[in-house]
Amino acid sequence: MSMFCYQCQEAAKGIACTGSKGVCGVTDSVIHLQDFAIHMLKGLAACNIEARKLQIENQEIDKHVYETLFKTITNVSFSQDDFVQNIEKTIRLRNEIKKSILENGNSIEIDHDSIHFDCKNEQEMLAKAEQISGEIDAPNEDIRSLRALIIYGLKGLAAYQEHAENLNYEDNSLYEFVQRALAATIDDSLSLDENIALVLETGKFGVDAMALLDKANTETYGNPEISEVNIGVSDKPGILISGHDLKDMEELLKQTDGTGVDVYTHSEMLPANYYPAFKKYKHFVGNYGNAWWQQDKEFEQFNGPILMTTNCLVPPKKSYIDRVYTTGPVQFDGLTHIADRNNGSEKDFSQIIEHAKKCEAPIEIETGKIVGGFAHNQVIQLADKVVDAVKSGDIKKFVVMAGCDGRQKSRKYYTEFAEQMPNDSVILTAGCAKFRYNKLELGDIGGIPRILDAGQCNDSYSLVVIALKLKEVFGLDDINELPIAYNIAWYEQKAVIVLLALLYLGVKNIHLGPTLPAFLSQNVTKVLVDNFGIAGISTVEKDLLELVG
Ligand code: SF4
Ligand code: SF3
Repeated sequence: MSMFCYQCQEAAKGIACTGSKGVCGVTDSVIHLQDFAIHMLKGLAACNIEARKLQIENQEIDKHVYETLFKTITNVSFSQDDFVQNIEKTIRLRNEIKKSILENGNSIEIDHDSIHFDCKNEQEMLAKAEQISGEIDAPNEDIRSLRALIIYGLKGLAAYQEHAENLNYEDNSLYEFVQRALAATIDDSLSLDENIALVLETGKFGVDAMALLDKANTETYGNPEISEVNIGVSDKPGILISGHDLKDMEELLKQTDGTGVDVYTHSEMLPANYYPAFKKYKHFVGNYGNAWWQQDKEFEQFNGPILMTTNCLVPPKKSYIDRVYTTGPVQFDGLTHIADRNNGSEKDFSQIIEHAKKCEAPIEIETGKIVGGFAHNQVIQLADKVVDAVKSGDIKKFVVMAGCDGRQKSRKYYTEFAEQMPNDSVILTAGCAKFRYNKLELGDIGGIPRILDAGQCNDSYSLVVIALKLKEVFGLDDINELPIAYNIAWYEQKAVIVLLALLYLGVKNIHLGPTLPAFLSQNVTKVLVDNFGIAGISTVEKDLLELVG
């Protein structure tokens, strides 16, 4: 069966990647294995739900479920071996939990291939995976589309859950929900309305996961502070760290301290520069480069080793492939993978540090500074100033431009939109979407910069906290009465959970671009348009008129 994938915004022709390779560079055999990993995970989740009813708890399953979901996010794992081992583990865990259920004289209600399939060897697994289509099984197009929204939302949620868990923050209700929702995607008895309700419930748990991660990050590393981030370089060799995992950031900074090796962030790790616990390190020089998709040029020029802690990895070019290291959920056959923490010990980054010592300092590609760190705690401290500026009319509109960046040329829309916004409007941003405009000179309004960067994509939660605070201060009943418009850019599945979280919170009239997800059926799109006012983007001029006035 040909591969079929439409989970990200860059799906070929806006429909789906088919053939032997996706636009992201993933191969058809890995896509088949990713789809099969999710297929089998549904059966494991369904069995574990039965087990929970019998008070049989299995934390290994809880962890395995979110780790698997995370791996299948776009640009995380490109490794066939990784998915083969993952599926073997799913089958082992499922067989163990099935045995515990049946031994107690109980039965498993749901009947699905993923509850029965077993294989004797890798060949059998690969043969079976080939038969799994990326088009999610469903009784009709609309249920298929809703199941896609749920599964892709769960992937984003699982990523945030894993980051929180790395900092020892857990919430059992998240484990329970993720497994219940996964099992629901093989339950054909659920109606269209029940599936829609589950989509919104996924958004609710998305809010919970982002709140948990916000708590984990801020209690562990302090509240992000308004900070000037250096975008130039030092004359020492450096390590470039990318992705979203702050625990990896912490351990890398500790282990490089005093070694003569500097540390720089790339793409979604930029907001690490805003945390007090990281800013204190003198060898933490700043941020190098831009959003993930520019890595092929920027990694080449960096000269030193690069550590990818999560998405987005682009298949590395030969010129720098020997300098790229992966860790956590990221895997790419042929790259060195830094092993997970073991029994509370730190990850061992010594190999990367020794590698860096033999490298030249990075080539300077930019100079100057950018400003960020406008997460909820800082903005709420400025609340009086912000409220005064709104009341006096100095600020007429905020536009939330959070989300992802991507390669497509059409994304220059976001740069032009930011450039052409009137001088009395302010951008609220989070995620790597910001790299389309965070180096523009847009000035400030009475000392409030016109671009307020809250942090990573998960820090979209911060933007919601800010909106809720403003709603309270202005004494409004509805979040939609605020002078805030939403013009969100998406690429991968973390943006899907951010979108579902906003919908759950009742945010209306979100513009989503540069294109609407290919996995939305016509009817599901209509539900989103009719109930939430979701729209795609149009031209900069038209959208400015509509969103900013
Ligand atoms: Fe295509 Fe996106 Fe799937 Fe990669 S993740 S194969 S680019 S749809
Ligand atoms: Fe970016 Fe990949 Fe989505 Fe966390 S790093 S936002 S695309």
